[in-house]
Amino acid sequence: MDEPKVGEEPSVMSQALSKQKTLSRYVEVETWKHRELTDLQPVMRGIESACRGIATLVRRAQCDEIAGLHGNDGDMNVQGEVQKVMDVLANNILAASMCAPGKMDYVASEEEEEPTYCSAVLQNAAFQGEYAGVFDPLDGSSNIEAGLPVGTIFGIYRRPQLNLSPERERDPLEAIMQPGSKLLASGYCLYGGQTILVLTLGQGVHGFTLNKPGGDFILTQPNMRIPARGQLYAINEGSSHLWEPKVTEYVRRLKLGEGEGNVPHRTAYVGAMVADVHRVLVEGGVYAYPGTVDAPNGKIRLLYEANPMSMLVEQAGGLSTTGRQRILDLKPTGIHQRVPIFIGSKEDIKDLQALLKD
Ligand code: AFP
Repeated sequence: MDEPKVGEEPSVMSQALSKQKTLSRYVEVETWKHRELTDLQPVMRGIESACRGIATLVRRAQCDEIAGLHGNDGDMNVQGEVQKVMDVLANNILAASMCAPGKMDYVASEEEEEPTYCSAVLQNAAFQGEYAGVFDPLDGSSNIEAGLPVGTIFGIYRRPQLNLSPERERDPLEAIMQPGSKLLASGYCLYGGQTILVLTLGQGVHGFTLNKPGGDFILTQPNMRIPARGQLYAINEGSSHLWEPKVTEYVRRLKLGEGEGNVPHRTAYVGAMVADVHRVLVEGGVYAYPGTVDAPNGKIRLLYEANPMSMLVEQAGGLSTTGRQRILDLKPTGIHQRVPIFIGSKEDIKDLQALLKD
């Protein structure tokens, strides 16, 4: 892609700009090429608009005094975590934007106990859409008050067509209770120094950058591939005394670069999965949130965080595992289930798998 250079004639500049590929153009072309994805086009437009809106809110959070807690002392969400005003706003924006195009059956959010049925949002009781969405509207929202990066994570499933006998009732949540390997699309928006939307429709991973507030997402990182080995790891080492001994040993080996072809890894941890996984995707390495003695499944939610991120990272050539099982093969047992996760460069993750097998 030709980038306009500072000082170039405006005509050269506008020619270069007209060659830039936008997210909506990319989705349009991909959904033409893959007919089974055609109806995703309006859904993606909804997500794009939600990310644009949330980016604006994040930028203004301090000035508009919406960086703090929701409710008097902070309401709790279904995870037992204190909600921020921004968690609630981002949740409402995403649910409305995903339902509005009239293609989604329901959306399930990390912030809500039950899924939101789009028939209610569209005020049409008979409405049934063909897709279901999952999302974490504002991942890492504890970063908001300090003005640090946060993100949005999303995934889209098709509602399975089951030949059910008349007496067997359809499980309304069957779409999102499928393993992550059934995701049609997933992605995240990173609200940091720039707003970046990274997307996979199952045909590789592409990164788009918002060119100005309220503007277009421009394809800036086509065909993202995660290096086979990295040089960094992102993990909350404050909990290291609570890890299983083999995880401690794995992190020790990462630091020292022990093992064939391995190099010493430095640590870098933002505390927002979107930001940490984005850096791992770009530079290579490992993001991990292991289980601990007091929380054997860790903190990361399978449906809203682990599965969409695992699809992206696998599409970029990386791996994602609980340590013992591929994340995308897990059959969900509950909509707010948590899982331990190790995700990143293929060779770095294979080292962990080998260590845990011994
Ligand atoms: P919040 O969205 O509740 O801030 O949690 C974010 C998150 O699930 C994930 O994005 C981070 O990697 C992880 O929690 C950070 O948790 P710790 O503060 O325990 O390291």
